[in-house]
Amino acid sequence: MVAIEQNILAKNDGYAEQNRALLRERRIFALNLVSSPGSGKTTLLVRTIEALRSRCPVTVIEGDQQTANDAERIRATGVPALQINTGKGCHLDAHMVGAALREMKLPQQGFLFIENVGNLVCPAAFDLGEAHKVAILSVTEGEDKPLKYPDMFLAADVMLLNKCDLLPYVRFDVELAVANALRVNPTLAVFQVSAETGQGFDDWLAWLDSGLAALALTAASG
Ligand SMILES: Nc1nc2c(ncn2[C@@H]2O[C@H](COP(=O)(O)OP(=O)(O)O)[C@@H](O)[C@H]2O)c(=O)[nH]1
Ligand SMILES: [Mg+2]
Repeated sequence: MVAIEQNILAKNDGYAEQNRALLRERRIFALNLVSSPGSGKTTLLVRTIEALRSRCPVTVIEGDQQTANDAERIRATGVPALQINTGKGCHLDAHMVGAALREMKLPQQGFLFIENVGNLVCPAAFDLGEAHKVAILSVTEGEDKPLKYPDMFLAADVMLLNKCDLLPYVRFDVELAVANALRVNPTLAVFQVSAETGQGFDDWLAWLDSGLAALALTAASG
């Protein structure tokens, strides 16, 4: 079992490096959005795209076991989205993303958002060639999820605590949730947001802009 897992992951990592090289060459800041189903990935993406698209090209890859619903929600904002259906698969892998990148017309500089299959376990192990994994936890899921699914919160560099507009109506201790996440990953950047109201988006968008700017600076310095 261990040997097989190592082989699969090593092969995946090879494809991920190819994706990363292509994205670096194109100066594309790529983010892999991971969470349980329903935490608000697509809603967050739609609002994020609406804020970004007038100043910078945005491209989206959507992963789900079935349907093209999320790609259609993204295309409705006016940006290109390619849907990958994983069938029985519980996560995207770097080979699938590489094929999608070849099929899409990638811009020179911009954002690529990859919405992974909703699942707090499997996507943690698979590097897709992204700059960062962004974990989304919503306030209806319980404060203990970072402790129960530590791999995901350790693999992520950012956590968006979503659905903060619902805090008056649910029993959820924000401080405890953030402390749990930081216990697993002390360097995690945390933003408290609502994809419904836009609360907290200024800080999230500023983080995205600084990531893109840093990438451009690195590329310019060779
Ligand atoms: N109240 C509230 N609902 C949200 C928020 N974000 C997403 N939702 C709702 O949560 C449900 C799942 O959202 P979706 O974006 O499809 O989640 P995904 O499965 O992670 O892509 C939908 O009914 C959304 O309207 C939020 O910030 N606040
Ligand atoms: Mg979705």
